[in-house]
Amino acid sequence: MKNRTSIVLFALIVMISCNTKSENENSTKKEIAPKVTDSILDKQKDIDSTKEENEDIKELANKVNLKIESVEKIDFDGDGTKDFICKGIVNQQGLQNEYWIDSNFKIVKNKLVSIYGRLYRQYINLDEDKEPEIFEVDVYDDGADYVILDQNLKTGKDKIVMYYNPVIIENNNYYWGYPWDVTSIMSKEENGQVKLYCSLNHNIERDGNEESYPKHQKQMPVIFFNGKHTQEGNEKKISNLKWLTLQEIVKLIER
Ligand SMILES: [Ca+2]
Ligand SMILES: [Ca+2]
Repeated sequence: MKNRTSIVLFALIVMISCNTKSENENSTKKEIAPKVTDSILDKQKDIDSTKEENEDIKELANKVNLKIESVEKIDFDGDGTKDFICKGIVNQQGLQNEYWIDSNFKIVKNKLVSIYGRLYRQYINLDEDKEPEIFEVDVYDDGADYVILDQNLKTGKDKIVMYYNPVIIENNNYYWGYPWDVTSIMSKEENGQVKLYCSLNHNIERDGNEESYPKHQKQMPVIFFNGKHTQEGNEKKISNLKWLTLQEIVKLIER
């Protein structure tokens, strides 16, 4: 018994001293692009969306009794099984239903999307509930909104958590994070919490026809991504780069 107590005590001391060491190392770290090895998005990417063959679409359409044009498979509820995002028939206004159907063939979300925009989505779980949050970009000719959405699969309504400026760090330079240039979100897991690499100190001005001043935010944070830039941009002054949870960022920017 005594032996066991001393083993536990020893393990505790080792843990505490390791923790202190890593905190000290962090505080002296320079502001350079970190190497992110454990991105939840990358794990999700392994089961990235796949287009289904016609026969599968027919079978699915029959099961849910809907007219379906295309199917994307992705685990959007985080239970480890792939679900379906199905596009319906386009109406005269250029709008199309997007049916989110879980692996039990229950329609949990029904969104109306425009065929004139191009939708890009990345999935990453950032909080305690198991369903991933969604980084969504809807690109039009005159601009794009970059938002993080929190899903509520009970009500079927997504909530905008915040608008952000996407920036790619490549060779220690900053580039605008166009969705087609981005490969993964810079994220890491620390003490059971997922943190995003971000900055609240920057000189980025948006000039498209997008939401520049969302009413619940006093500023737009920069969220960093890995990727490869295809377009040069203006010099970006960004400082005070740090790792924060989504909740911490929201707290700092809310009006
Ligand atoms: Ca699922
Ligand atoms: Ca979540």
